[in-house]
Amino acid sequence: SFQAVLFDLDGVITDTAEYHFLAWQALAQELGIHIDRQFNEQLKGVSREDSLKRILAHGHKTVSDIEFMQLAERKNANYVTMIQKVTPNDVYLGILDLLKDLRANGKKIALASASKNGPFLLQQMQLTDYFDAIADPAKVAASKPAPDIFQAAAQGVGVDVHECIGIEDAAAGVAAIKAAGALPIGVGKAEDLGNDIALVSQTNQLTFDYLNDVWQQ
Ligand code: B16
Ligand code: MG
Repeated sequence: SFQAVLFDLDGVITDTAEYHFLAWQALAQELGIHIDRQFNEQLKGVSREDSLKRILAHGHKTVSDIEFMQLAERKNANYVTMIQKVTPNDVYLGILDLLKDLRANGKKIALASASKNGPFLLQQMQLTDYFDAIADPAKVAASKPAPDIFQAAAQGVGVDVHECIGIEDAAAGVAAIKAAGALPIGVGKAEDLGNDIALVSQTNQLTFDYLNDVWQQ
């Protein structure tokens, strides 16, 4: 059976994907660029810098290196303000039970989030103690869809990545899990994540039994 589960954070453990969207939308609006939820699908799981590059390209805008840095910082400051109000009540349905069941069954748990705010968010949700490792996105060479963060997460818990399940809500993240050689489970729609992987529409479907079923298929 699988030995570890590598969790994405934003959009899998809690609804911070929505805060990322709101913070990017506010920044884009200042720049006179319109982004909608459809466009936002391309930003999910993508690093802060790469997200800003895509937004600027979408709006046919170029900025100086200094302005680029300032814009990325401004988005993050706004996002960090938003996530101060995240509490244990914001953990998606079924996730806490899954973490408990994984631990009870001796499975390792790792975070494979692209977010530099991941450790803070786990604290806000009082989930830090469930995690055996948190891969550091600042230390990986390439961000999702590259496999690096999932490889680092597997390494962090000392498990061969082929013995791991990865859970993602973003197309870039699913591609990263596949490239790493772990087994993907998607949270979302086939039109966004593809129809070639196991998909759930709600996180409460992510039970320990379900993970075992997917692994045995
Ligand atoms: P930060 P995940 C990703 O987290 C988000 O999906 C993405 O929208 C965000 O740009 C990225 O983290 C970087 O986050 O600006 O907080 O470092 O989905 O990989 O958990
Ligand atoms: Mg995500």
